[in-house]
Amino acid sequence: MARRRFTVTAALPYSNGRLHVGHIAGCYLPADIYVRYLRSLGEEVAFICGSDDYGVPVALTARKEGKSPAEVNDHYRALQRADFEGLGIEFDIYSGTNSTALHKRFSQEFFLKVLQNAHLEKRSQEQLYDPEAGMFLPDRYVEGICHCCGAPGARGDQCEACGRPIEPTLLGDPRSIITGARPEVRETIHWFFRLTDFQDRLRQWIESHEEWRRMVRNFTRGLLEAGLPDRPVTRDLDWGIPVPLEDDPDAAGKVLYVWFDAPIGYISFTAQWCEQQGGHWRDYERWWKDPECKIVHFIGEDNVVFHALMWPAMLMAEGSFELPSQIPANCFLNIQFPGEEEQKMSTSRGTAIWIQDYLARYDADPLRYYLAMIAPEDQRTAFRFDDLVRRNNAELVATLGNLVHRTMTFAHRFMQGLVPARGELAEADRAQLELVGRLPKEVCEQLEDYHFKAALQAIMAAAKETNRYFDYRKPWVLRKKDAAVCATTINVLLGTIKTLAVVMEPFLPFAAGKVARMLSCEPQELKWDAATRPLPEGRRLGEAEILFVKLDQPPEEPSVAVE
Ligand code: B3M
Ligand code: ZN
Repeated sequence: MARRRFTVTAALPYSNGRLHVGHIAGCYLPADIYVRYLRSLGEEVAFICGSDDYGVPVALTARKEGKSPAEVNDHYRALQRADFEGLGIEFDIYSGTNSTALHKRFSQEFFLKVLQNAHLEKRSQEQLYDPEAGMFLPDRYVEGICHCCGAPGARGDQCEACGRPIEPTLLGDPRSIITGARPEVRETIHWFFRLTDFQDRLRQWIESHEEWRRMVRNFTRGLLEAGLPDRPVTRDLDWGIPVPLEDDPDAAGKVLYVWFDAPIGYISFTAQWCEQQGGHWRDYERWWKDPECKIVHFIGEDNVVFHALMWPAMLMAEGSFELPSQIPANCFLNIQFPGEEEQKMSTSRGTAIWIQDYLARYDADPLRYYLAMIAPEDQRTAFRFDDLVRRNNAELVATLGNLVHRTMTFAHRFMQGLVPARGELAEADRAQLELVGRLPKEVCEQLEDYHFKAALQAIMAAAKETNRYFDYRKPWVLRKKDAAVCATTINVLLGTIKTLAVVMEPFLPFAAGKVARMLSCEPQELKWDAATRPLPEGRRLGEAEILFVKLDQPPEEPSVAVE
């Protein structure tokens, strides 16, 4: 089969804060699992991410921390990079919208092309203005009561409670974030993106994607039914990409809306990566303008409206790019502390577990495992640290780790540290080989459908069954009774462990690496296609290593930072 080609992106985090477990569960971990799986299959993949450096969120943090926005970008981008690296989330490039000249150019050219195609329109608009601060209050500079659902504290760009986009002038009891003042309404000029032009095409396009997750389809359908309003894509701000119309006095002091330039970052970062590889930046076209290449955007629940409506409409308006073929979005991950109700993870309330704090004390794999097992794939779920500890101990340590450990130590003690010969197979051996022989296909089917949790469950079920086979065969008894049958059993067990290493690698890359060393496997033996190929008899095994360590139940909440 010809190699398939994929452009895989994960939402660009604002470079104005550290990452917590909710971010990772939302899109970065599933994206990394998917990419590792594709690479193991031998597909061609570009895995693209970077920070979202412009817009009000960064400007507000800069104001709060008394730094320049660019300093804030650099500071948090470096921390985010370290978090991803520590978790084994391996992008091909982790750039930033303010860290490459290509991005500015791509964004400005995109804007001009959409303008040329008559999908942008200059209009005068009423906007909230803070008379004390002497500035307009776009997006998160203002908060009030949501005009869609009535929730208080809705920010001027999007309501956190209902996820819908906000029209700031419709907010109830609006307040300036800067001064607390009640804003006035003033006229200003902006470029409006004519989303209405794409209402029908978007509807058809979304209807043609029955395979998308229910949450994505239902949410976008709801918004389409209500009718999409035209939206301004420029802002009266000094932090952003300048509107590229030097001859138009109305464009002075205006920048592109952060949600206009951010998704273009996926493309500009790809171009930057092509250049870094020694190619030409223009090679990005292979990843963005070729219908043979599938574009997959991993995102969290709050980004659905932008990725499934705004961005595709922008791409339609620009006209030369392919549309995404999948937008796997996870729901929010809540958090639950002992004796408390489940609640939203929130940076401002300090109810989050920071990756930096986690990694200072624990290994990455248990967190990857737990987040994949409780993945909020079609509904919100809750993170509980005591549950992570329990599952680590009962599943990773007692099931998977134990299987590998007892097989390896047996092979070292009684098989001279070599892969023993596979003799005649009894029924139990055959059943075990069939079980593990089916596994790669089963996992593959789930992963092709973006069912990460189900894939990992299948792997763990197989590990559990294999422990049963071990117990049933009793190699410690066989050893004295029938050496050949004992050898066959250990051969089957080692082969099983190799298959498990291949299929678990996308989820547990650090543990899979250890197993590979223990089995003295070359990288090509660990490709998906080679998953069930038996290990060569007589191969010398590596040292037995501990895969997972038992964790203690925390006496109190661990690593909860209160900002
Ligand atoms: N930075 C929103 C967020 O971090 C935004 C995502 C951009 S993806 C192009 O939730
Ligand atoms: Zn709302």
